[in-house]
Amino acid sequence: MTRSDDAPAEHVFKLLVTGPFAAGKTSLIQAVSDTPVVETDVDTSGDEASVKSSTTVAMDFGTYAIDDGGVRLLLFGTPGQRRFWFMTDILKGDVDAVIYVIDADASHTHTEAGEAMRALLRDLRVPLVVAVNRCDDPAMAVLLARQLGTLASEMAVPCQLIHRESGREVVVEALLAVLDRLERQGVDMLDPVSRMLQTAGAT
Ligand SMILES: Nc1nc2c(ncn2[C@@H]2O[C@H](COP(=O)(O)OP(=O)(O)OP(=O)(O)O)[C@@H](O)[C@H]2O)c(=O)[nH]1
Ligand SMILES: [Mg+2]
Repeated sequence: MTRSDDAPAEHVFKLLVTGPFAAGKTSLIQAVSDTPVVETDVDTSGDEASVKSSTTVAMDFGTYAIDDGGVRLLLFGTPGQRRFWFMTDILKGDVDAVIYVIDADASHTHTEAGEAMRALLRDLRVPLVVAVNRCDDPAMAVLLARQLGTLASEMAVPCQLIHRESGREVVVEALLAVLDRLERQGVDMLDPVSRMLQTAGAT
């Protein structure tokens, strides 16, 4: 059955895309969003201007539809610069899962990222997927995620977030983690899950 374009999604999930400065959060949302991305990048100020000329100061917002629109993901991206971290507190309400983006090559950011990530998860208690950007090696992605403090049950996805297909793998993993949790809570999501997996397998 094909859904009409204006049919409301059966299931809407909110994903928080967060992580250190310049990790690739905005890139992920730009890569996967089906709708024009709302961005708030302005010229970077301070020492970090030498790393990247623009930075997110409030939020990114994009969407991603799966299962012919039956499942709709709302992607909220946070700023990475410390002085804008208060935005994470504003954006994190009612999230269904966290995508924590790190840059595999930026090892100087990993200790602080791990502390921030675990504090966020202690607070939110939702599924986590770690997107290990600029990384092609699954074993390395798992190793870096474990160093950040992930649990064995939490997924680490190696990715190149400037590419849509790579970003798509990350958001599908996040959705699977949400659905797995709902299933364990006894929420009947089996139909959307199986349809979604068929869609994912077909592309
Ligand atoms: N080569 C390569 N560059 C990437 C990749 N992902 C992101 N970039 C680049 O890395 C830079 C940082 O990406 P952003 O998406 O702006 O990072 P961010 O996490 O949103 O940064 P802030 O909002 O400033 O914290 C950009 O210049 C991207 O084009 C990737 O997979 N490969
Ligand atoms: Mg950004």
